[in-house]
Amino acid sequence: KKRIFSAIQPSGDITLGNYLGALKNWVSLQDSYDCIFALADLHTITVRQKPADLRHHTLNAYALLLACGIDPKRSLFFLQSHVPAHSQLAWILNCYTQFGELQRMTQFKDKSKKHADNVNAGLFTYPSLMAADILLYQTDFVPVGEDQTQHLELTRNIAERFNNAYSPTFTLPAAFVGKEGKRIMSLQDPSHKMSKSDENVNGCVYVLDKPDDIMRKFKRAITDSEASVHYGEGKDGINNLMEIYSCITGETFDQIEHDFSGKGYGDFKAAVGEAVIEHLRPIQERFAQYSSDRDYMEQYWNDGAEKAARIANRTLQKVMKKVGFIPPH
Ligand code: AQP
Repeated sequence: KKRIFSAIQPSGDITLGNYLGALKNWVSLQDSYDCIFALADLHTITVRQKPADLRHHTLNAYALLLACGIDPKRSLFFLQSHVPAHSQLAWILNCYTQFGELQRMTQFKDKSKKHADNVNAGLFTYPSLMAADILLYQTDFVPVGEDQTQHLELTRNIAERFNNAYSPTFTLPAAFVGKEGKRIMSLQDPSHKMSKSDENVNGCVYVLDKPDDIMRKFKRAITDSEASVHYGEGKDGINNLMEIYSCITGETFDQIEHDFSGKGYGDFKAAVGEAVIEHLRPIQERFAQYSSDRDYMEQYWNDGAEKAARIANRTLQKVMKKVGFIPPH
């Protein structure tokens, strides 16, 4: 089986964008791939986190991923900070990554504008930690959203550079483009993606939102003045709602246009809201069970970290030996 690695940052409450763009696909990948999933908690502190919030978001994300169907009996599922090899390899890879390469990363440019008061070195070297995450596991495929393709390209360059300088060490990972995973946009500003850290919570549907809140957010979603449900240019709001509806129900855009022809936006928004609420209901019920059972989660993340460390340390040892470090024993 080919190996897949993917991670999500517990940097806030998980959104419908995270779910439709990533988590829902991860669940189905488990059938055909050897999957490794991590909560990238180390990555979150590139932006200042309140300790209590980080703990809360991490615990919630772990329970939520289980509730979505990540199965720790079939897949490795752990917290990045529980496996020290990630930080260790990241340091080494930093020394094989050029300043200029990191400077060109558009996410760094965006985030350093957004967090101008805290442009820390970690924000800058974020891509070398992400490269370590992926390369430690000799990953074949990485499911990535559009915004991560540049980081994956850099990961491949770093891996190739190291392999050429010494001898083949890292598998070169390829982007995995799933059938879904289009970007879900903010309901209040459909030119921006729906984001965990968005301050406008009305633009964001969270997977754990109460049904009433979900419906209210969809009813208030920004649309256009045309009042006709079809996909088209200048209709970012409706396009986004159609995308969400299509991901949830499996209907094509043609079917949706047909079903809602002659109906107003009010009807369509309510239908999208209802579909999302019903889809999330069983996930929310399972979340309630998992999140109240810390022992259950602990058992799985300990087991996950142990197994992950075994794989990761094999790669790390190889790397350290090639670089010229003397093993301790
Ligand atoms: N709006 C989105 N539509 C589709 N996919 C999305 N992803 C994120 N937002 C959308 C996908 O979710 C996965 C997890 O991403 P991450 O936690 O590493 O961080 P991110 O991409 O930066 O997500 P956020 O929600 O925007 O978090 P913050 O606000 O903390 O930066 C990825 O696979 C991503 O593509």
